[in-house]
Amino acid sequence: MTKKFYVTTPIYYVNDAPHIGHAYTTIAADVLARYHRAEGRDVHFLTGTDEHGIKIVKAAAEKGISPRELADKVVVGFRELWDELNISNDDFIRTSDIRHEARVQELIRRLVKRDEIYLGKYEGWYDEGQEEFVTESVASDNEYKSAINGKDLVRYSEPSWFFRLGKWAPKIIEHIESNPSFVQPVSRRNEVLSKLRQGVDDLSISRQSAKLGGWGIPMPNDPDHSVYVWIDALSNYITALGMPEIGDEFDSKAGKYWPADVHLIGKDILWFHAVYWPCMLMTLDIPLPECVFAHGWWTCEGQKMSKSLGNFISREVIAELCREYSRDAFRYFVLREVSFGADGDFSREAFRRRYNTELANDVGNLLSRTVKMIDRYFDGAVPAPQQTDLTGVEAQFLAEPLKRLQDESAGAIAGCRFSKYVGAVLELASATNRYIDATEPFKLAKDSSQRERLGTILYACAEAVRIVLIYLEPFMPEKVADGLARLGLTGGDPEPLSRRACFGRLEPGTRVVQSEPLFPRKQ
Ligand code: ME8
Repeated sequence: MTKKFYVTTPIYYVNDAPHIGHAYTTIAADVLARYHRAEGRDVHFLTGTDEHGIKIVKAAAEKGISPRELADKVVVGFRELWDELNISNDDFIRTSDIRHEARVQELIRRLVKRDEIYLGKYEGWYDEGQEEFVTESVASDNEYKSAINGKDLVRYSEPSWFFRLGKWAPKIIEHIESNPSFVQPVSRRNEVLSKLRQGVDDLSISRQSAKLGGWGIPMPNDPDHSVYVWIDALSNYITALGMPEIGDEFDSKAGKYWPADVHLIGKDILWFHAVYWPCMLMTLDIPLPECVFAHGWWTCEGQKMSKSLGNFISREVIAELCREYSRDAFRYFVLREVSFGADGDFSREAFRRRYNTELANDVGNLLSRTVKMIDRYFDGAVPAPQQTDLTGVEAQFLAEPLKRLQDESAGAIAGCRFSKYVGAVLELASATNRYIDATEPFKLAKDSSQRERLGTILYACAEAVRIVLIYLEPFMPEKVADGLARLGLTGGDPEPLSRRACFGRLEPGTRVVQSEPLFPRKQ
């Protein structure tokens, strides 16, 4: 049976336009989706928008429009950006979709039935930017301001429905402890565990509907209350799959892809995903996701990105960078520049440098010189090697980086170590460039007695660059298709990526095509 792979991004708030933070997670999810599809798995890739909550209500009021109008407008920007970045999501969920609202209500009904929620009173602080309840001690440590955006916390005092979260805390601690890959990276896992060990209060899961101007999902047991936006939002990961079944057309998908293989998120929203979400699932006897991976945050040219500084890498800036360098280069850069999980800085100079050294020089130049030599010395037809497996000098240069790539790439992808994966690909490209420099095929070409040897060398180069391109395909689908076409490979090979990337599959006689540089150098 084909293995499934289910990957999700956070669903993004529609209070504001998309930026690099959103693009980053979504590109990472896209690379995972494309990699697993290329390996022959049945992939489901979900993204979407988070449209309820006080933050959206206030943003809409400031603009003098209704929350729905705001959501309908902003969602277009997200969808367009995903098109611009060649994102291959299989579904796009909006929390205002009827399919979602109806299922969230059903989930709440089930919590009521199991006596997992009760009516109480919430008295305390709220971070409206993060849509997060903040304890007195954290609030006072941060001088009653948001730890994320520095805005004043708001005092709430109102009746609210509570979820018995405290009771589930020992169970989630046990789950995190006994499943080391459940929360990643490990530093964040430790943070979550130590916070959990300090004790967890029950969670307020409703807001008074009137305070939200009626914008939200009504609690089915008490329509004067709306479902807390995070309970509403987290549920998207199952509601989009038709879970729970409620008798509509989406039921048919129910459970096919659940549990998620990975929820990709940013570090600021880990607590919700590592604690609230799994506790809610445990309560409902629904299996937990395999992994929640929290990536770091970008700064821009050494400074925190903020609206007041106006230095957000916005959709417009992303579009401009894609025009200048290609969208594939942008996708590549964000995952290559920073180890996934760590914070990183976006700088135009770093982008230009990495583009020139890694894409233009290491990969692009290797392809150009290989194609050029095959064109010149063998009339454009890939020569037959003396042997198709790697031996002698070929093995000396290429066998080790190739083996490392084959052995380590799947693990790197499984651990979201994108930069390391790319590093291993570049090692093979560099080794091949060194191999050309050492074997000097351009000199051998002058000696007709060396023709077979020349053929063997150029075959090895063509194979190495083909393998380099294949491994880069999930990151740069268009550039790789273009690059492979220059090696005469246009038809889609149905074999899984790891099999296509075995040395010796390239048919001698395949006709290469000379063309402009794949990654033109940038000044
Ligand atoms: O949090 N660098 O939505 P959101 C990297 N709706 N990532 C960044 C970033 C930066 N500078 N700034 C923000 C929400 N992000 C909720 C999610 S999921 C059930 C609900 C990331 O639009 C941030 O870490 O505010 C988060 O993962 C994502 O952008 C979406 O943020």
